[in-house]
Amino acid sequence: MPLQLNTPLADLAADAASELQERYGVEPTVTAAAPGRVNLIGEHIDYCDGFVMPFAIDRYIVVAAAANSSREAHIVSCGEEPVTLNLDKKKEPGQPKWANYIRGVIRGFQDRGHTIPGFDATIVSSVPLGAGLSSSAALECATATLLEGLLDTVLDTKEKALLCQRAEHDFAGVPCGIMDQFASAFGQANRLVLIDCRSGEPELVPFGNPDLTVIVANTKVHHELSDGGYASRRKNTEDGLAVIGKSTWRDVTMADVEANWERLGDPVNRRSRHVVGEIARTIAAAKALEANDFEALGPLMAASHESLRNDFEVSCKELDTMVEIARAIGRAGGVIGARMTGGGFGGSTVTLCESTRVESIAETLEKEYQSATGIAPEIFASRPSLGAHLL
Ligand code: GAF
Repeated sequence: MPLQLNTPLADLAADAASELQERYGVEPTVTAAAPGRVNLIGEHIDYCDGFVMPFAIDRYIVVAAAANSSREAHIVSCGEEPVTLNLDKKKEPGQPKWANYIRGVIRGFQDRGHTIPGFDATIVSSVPLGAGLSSSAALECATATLLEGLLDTVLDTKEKALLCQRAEHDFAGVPCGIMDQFASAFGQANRLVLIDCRSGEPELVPFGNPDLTVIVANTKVHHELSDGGYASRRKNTEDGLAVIGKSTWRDVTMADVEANWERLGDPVNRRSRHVVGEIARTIAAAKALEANDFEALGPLMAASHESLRNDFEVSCKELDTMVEIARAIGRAGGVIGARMTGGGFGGSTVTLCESTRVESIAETLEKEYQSATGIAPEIFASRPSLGAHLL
């Protein structure tokens, strides 16, 4: 059975509650959940004023908590070293590193003038870690939602997502765009979160056709965005825009890139070609979806992957292998399109396919990937799901 089964959200919440009881002897008074995401198209352009088209997946991080009478937060997460955080101090990044996402979100609330009550919390997750599925954004959004519950306040969703993005920048050291936190915060069942990253406005686009399924294939090549590759790509795009001399990538055409090819130099010229091409592909994909023209998505997804591989250089051998296997199955076998998803350097692919063929496609992906790489992948089907919420 190659398709991995999902743990229902209610079971995750029950696990978090029983761990809270076991560790701290209390019942949860607040439980928050936030999902990971996949991106259908629009990669590495959220920090270039582009459009992106992610959706929240039905894989969640759940935090169960109860207020305590101290000025400390005691937190246990998925077998990680437990942490104690002094809530009277403005939070700064520290050790253990996994807790920096939580410190960063607490700091965002502190900077808004909130006094966070002491609490005990346990965290459980069904979002695979280091799989390019935004477990970090899920942890940030789940923490922010938990704090809303503990403080009995509700932030504007966009403000909450931006607070979480700031935590990622300042506490995890990743200069990410807005895609992951927006997808985790704004996600809805049967909706893509189409984001215009210039205006910062998300639009919830219907994507509930039961005949279509998205298969997520985790290559198990660990993806790490804090090691410099992500930041250097972002810098390349900033340099490219400066050489071209426009104030936003939205005003740059492919002719501008070509006219400046030599001045841009390698690799900035290829990075620039990716940005302009990917913005155009994402706009075309949004139009195709609106017209229910799913067949048009396949070539756009393929071109996106090629560009990420050759021009943006964020793919890897294993991602390429998974995408090639999906492509070889082709339309005849029920595959509409496939590409890497997320930041890259490892992580996962998305394969858009006919729902009736999901089992056989998953089986082929698993078997052929394992025989080509020697790695057993993790493969599951996912559909657009509800974003961060209190349970
Ligand atoms: C990572 C980042 F966090 C996002 O902001 C986005 O740039 C993505 O990589 C690439 O599209 O997930």
